Amino acid sequence: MADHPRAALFIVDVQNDFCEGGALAVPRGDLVIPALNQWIARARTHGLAVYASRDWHPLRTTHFAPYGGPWPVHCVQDTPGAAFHPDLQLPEHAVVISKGQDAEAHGYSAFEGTTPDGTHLVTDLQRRGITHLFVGGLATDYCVKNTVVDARQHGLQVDVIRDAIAAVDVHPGDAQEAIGVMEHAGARVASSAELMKGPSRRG
Ligand code: VGL
Repeated sequence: MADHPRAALFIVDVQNDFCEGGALAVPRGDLVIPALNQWIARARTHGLAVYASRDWHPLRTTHFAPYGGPWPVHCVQDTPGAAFHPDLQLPEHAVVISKGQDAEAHGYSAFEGTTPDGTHLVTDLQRRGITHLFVGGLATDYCVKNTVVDARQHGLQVDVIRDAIAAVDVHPGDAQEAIGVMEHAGARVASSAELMKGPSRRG
């Protein structure tokens, strides 16, 4: 990571509702937390920015099954389910990106989200000169995938931390397909061990 001075760690939706016991628990979702905490510690050592996105839905949204959507009610604004998982050691200066507030949009991608002062994610990244993201979090086949594809569309270099993501896998194979989509978009998907070794082979 020392080779990526304009990189940031980007943690997608590690919220109670996506973890064990939550309203939309991602199988093995909690297992991403120790790996992410290691990345947070490394980000601190190397002085990298840390972003954390969160699903931040209104109570009524077409994203939810009672209003015609595909998902159980989850991550409703200001509820315990929407809070970041307590084991995630987010630094105080982490930039929180809220998304999904629109009652008629899914808000899967963090690039649909904003900082607490309403700045769009891409604008905030540009202001800080960040050109490279290390991405982990939940869930591989929805918010991670959409965030990564949008990051590539905005021209960012993206490394996806394979051991720091977990999938909903509504249909078996969704996780693998999502990894293919991210790679096809130009992201590198690799383990923490590989990524911490140094710069990508992609050059
Ligand atoms: C997500 C399903 C529904 C996610 C959000 O964070 O990946 N998945 N809403």
